Amino acid sequence: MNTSMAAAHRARFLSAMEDGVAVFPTGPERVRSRDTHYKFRPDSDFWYLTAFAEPDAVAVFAPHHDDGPFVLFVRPRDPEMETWNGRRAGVEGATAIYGADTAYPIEKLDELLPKLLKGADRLYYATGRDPDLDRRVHAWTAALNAKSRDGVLGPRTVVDPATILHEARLFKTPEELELLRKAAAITDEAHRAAIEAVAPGVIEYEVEAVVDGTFRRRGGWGPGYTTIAASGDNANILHYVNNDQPARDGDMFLLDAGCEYMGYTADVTRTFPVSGRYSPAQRELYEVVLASQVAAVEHVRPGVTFQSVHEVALRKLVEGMIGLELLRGTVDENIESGTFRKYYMHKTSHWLGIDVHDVGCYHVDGEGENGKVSRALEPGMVLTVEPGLYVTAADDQAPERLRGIGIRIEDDVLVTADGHENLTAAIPKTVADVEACW
Ligand SMILES: [Mn+2]
Repeated sequence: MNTSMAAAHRARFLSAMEDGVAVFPTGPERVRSRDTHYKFRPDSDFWYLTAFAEPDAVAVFAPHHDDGPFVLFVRPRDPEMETWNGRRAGVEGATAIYGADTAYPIEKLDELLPKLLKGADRLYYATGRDPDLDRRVHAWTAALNAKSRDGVLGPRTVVDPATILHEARLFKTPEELELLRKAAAITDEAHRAAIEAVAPGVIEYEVEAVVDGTFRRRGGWGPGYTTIAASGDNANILHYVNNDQPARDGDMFLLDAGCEYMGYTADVTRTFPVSGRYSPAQRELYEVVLASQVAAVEHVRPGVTFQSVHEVALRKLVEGMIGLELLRGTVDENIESGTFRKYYMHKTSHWLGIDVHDVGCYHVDGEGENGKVSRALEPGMVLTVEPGLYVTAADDQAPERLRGIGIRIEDDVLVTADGHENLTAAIPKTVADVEACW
């Protein structure tokens, strides 16, 4: 994100919100322990609309107000605080650099917000994320509406800004795609470095360090989610993040890691052999997941539903599981009864963008369950495609040769006008390409 991208995002949001006022907070610094803090990462909606990366700020969109449309409340300049904790843009920078029409110190929020809300018929604000701010928003609107006999009116309706904003975030602009491509390129480099680093005896965290180090070295913010570096049976724990066991000769290594670049994250999984060669059993299982993943990626195009991507992947996986004697019966029987969930318990895709599990509705109104149907894909959407198969070491029902193998293969796929573009296609994926890395 940069300031000109954020300006375009704001213009789009402002034209969609019409009248009304919108309030978007970013987060505060969070205590890690005692007097240390987690590294700050801005709220995604706030970041999308402002490109402002400091904590303790609130963006207000008030198109009807003299201060508006874009008002930014920020931490004021403070030479002593800045000496200790870093530079601040201050109210001067909020207007000069970040394009606010008006800026105020964050301390003025309670005093000035009622003025900005006055006369607006509706308030766009996401409740339930910050109880303290929820309470203050309620107090501001209640105070205004208490003066209704004097002709003063505050917003009577609170609208979740997601209805507008998350729809916008779902469709990536060419500038946003540039950032996702950059995140993908760094992620490619990191996954190759991981293959280079892995060997029998190497501890999972050493691979994690190579990956996360590559992200930072190349200018990324770091991993967009905690890197999963799982060897052997650990790959069967879907969100394994302990990353503290040695990789063993003959095991596979599942790496689920994506670089966050300027706020946009990749999300990529590869599963490669610790010693450079897939064993026959590993290869059998791997080819099933790969065939499923490739079929599902190939299926992505405008007009097909989000759910159908999962269905394509699942059908291929179940066919493979029957072939491997993990399941018995027909493909349809197993899909109908859900027996596959023992080995494939998650869904195949999610939206991707500023958040790894990005915003945007997966269902739209239609003649389905609860009046909803799976949404059709459209150009500009980005989704992951990530089938897997997980056979735990403890599974005494599974053929012995397959036990202790967990595989997931994940790419990031852009829906284009005439099909799709796999943004992470360069990262080695076929058995031949992966083995050629050694
Ligand atoms: Mn994912």
